[in-house]
Amino acid sequence: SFKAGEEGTILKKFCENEKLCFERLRGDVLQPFVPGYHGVVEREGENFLRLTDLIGDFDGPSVMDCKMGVRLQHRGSLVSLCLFSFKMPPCRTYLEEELVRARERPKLRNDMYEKMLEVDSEAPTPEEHEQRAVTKPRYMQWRETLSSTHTLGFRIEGVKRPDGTCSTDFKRTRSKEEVIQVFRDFVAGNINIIKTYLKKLEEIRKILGSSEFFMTHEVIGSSLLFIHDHTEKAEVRLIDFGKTTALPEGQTLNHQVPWEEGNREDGYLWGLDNLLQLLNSLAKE
Ligand code: 4IP
Ligand code: ADP
Ligand code: MN
Repeated sequence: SFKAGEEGTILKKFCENEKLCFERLRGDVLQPFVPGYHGVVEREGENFLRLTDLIGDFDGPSVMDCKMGVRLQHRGSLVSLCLFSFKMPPCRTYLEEELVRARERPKLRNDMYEKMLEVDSEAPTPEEHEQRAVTKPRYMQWRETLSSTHTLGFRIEGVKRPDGTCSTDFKRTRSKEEVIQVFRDFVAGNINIIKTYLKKLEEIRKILGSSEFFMTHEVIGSSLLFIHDHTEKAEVRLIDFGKTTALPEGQTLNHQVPWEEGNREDGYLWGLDNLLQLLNSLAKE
């Protein structure tokens, strides 16, 4: 879903919601910590967001994507169903039937069943094996509990090494020790880089506390992108606002209290504080 753009930019497949986020980030204290946004462009009949290429200034970069927060699975099912019901036109019963059907018989996903099998052939229930499919909420929830999302409030999604090879083999990386080991490998044992990352993360932590954007949005499925190279240059940026949404006027989140159905909390700062703590202990080794 990405294309190379001109002059140090990349093109990301258009998403209206993400565009709105970049527009609202303009002028916010958080703006220096997200990719520069350069508008919408069309290529071969498709729309893209033009974003600053964050790895452009690095010499043989190592890149890590950490998905922040605890609420990754609930939007598709609960929230969009609620939104859907607001739009209910006159033919009410028909739509209600639709809703009930969607709730009782959610779409079965063979691709997610296959992804599950690849990691753990014993994860699907007998019924799921039978139908060779799982529902999306089931898959997302399984991913959360298998990884560190559930216990630490963030998870490692992928790593790209200087030689260009990528790994997304972190689906079962769950304990603090396992996460620390992935970071240790990622910086090839260079603790100076960890210390720079810590400084950047502490700065981000502080800025988030005063960001109007952060206070008034639920940040779902967004990542911190860690980038460094052999010169020990290192940066952290917030990316991926495809599922980040504004709260109703006047409402705010604290991003720290546990999620409960209805409170819309995302656990972002809980995850960030755990990440800080874990990198601090790695830096002291
Ligand atoms: C992916 O699972 C990620 O959770 C995607 O989230 C999600 O996309 C995909 O859902 C799901 O298959 P794996 O990471 O285990 O492969 P993200 O884009 O935040 O990484 P969305 O955004 O659609 O929930 P599907 O329904 O797009 O397949
Ligand atoms: P998706 O919505 O498909 O998950 P993301 O915005 O999370 O897309 O980006 C996916 C990957 O692309 C990231 O993990 C990162 O490696 C790379 N990427 C995203 N944005 C940028 C950027 N501005 N500059 C460089 N690389 C980026
Ligand atoms: Mn992403």
